Amino acid sequence: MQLIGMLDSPYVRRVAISLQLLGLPFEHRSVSVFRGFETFRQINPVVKAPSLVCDDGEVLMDSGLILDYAESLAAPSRSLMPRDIAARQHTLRSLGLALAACEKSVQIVCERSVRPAEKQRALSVRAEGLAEFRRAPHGEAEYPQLS
Ligand SMILES: N[C@@H](CCC(=O)N[C@@H](CS)C(=O)NCC(=O)O)C(=O)O
Repeated sequence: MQLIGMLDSPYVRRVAISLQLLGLPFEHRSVSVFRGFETFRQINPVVKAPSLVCDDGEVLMDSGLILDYAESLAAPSRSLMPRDIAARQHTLRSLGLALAACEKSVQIVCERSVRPAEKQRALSVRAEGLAEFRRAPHGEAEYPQLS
């Protein structure tokens, strides 16, 4: 298997770390969706990182779907998801929060790199949801690393 994408992407990192924890061997190719657009397009015409080239050549994309496949490959000996329903529910909640943080962070980085400062008002709106969560008593207690 080949994991395609730069490790500055939280989604690519998520997949790389999970594949390692699941004990699944893979080759990592650091191809940028921006600077390596043409190379990436030849691997996956959708140009989405992370992409996973499976051993039969089929290309998967989206970290959640790639990890769904990885979980199936690693089963039954390893899994990163709890089977207990209450623990699974809480893990899914944590994952949703982490993915929202990833999405907002990527949007903010992209906005900052392409838009003039006076047109970046949307950034504060995007960041506000996470800040609001962190201010809530449960958010601060459970996820002090969010800012
Ligand atoms: N929901 C996707 C998000 C992946 C994503 O947004 N990847 C960015 C890089 S961080 C990307 O490929 N951007 C290029 C584009 O969408 O054209 C996932 O979980 O994999």
